Amino acid sequence: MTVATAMKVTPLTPAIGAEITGVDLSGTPTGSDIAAIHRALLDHLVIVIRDQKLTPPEQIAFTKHWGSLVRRIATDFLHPEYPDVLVLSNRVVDGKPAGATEAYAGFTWHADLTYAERPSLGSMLHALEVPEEGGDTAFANMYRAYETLPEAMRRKIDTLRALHIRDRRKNPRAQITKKEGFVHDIDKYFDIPAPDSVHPIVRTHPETGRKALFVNPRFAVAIENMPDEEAQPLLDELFEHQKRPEFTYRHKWRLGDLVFWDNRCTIHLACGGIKPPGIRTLHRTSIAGDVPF
Ligand SMILES: O=C(O)CCC(=O)C(=O)O
Repeated sequence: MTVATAMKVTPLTPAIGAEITGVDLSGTPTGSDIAAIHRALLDHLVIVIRDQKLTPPEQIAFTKHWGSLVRRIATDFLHPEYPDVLVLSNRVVDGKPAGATEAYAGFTWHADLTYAERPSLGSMLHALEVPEEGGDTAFANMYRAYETLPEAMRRKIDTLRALHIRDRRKNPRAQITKKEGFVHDIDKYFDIPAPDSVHPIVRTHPETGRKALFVNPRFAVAIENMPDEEAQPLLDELFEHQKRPEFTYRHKWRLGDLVFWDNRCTIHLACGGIKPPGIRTLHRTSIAGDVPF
């Protein structure tokens, strides 16, 4: 017997984002629910599935519908029992941070793992604790960013490739200004070596076939075969363009939200500004992706 689903998909802005209600992911979502969620992700790029209460194994099981999970290189803040889950939290326990915070994770616009040969397909954050004010996450549509560039610029960047690196210390656009009370040793994280990667500046989404701008100021630092005097102003122009408000959605977290974004055609930003004594705790899972083309 097939049971009619009550799932409802409602766009959040004209450019990006949709809210999904009427689905419970804690059990075993049906094949048609998964197909509808997948369709919504491809159509809206970021989906906000409301009112979930997922244990780490349930979030992992749901994430696996899209592929294998990728783990963070540094083991700090991985869930002690379920290392496929990264804990993001501004809670401090015995003087130590209980999770990665936006003081250093996510505060520069980025897509996940673009320094890797195979950047992440998509990632999910599930809200377990939310503050009254602050801690929003912003997303921007990189199809729109590409499509709204002047034609001459599109032609120019269509064949270019950019170098993406993980080490923030080598990226002047992604420097950390240490916040008061911030105790975590961030250098330790960047001392773990990771290979850099070169990716097309314009990538073709492997499922939709659409072209998306594929650079971000957190990881892209140079352009292949282009002197810096020319490359840096070009990157600056692209970085400025890609975060235009008309391409973006700013998510204010509600308890139980599961936000799932497509890293192949979006960038995102931790907006910060959690107002004390507000606590934000999110569980994050991320899916392995393909080599961009
Ligand atoms: O903390 C946030 O709001 C965003 C976190 C982030 O950038 C990420 O999970 O990749």
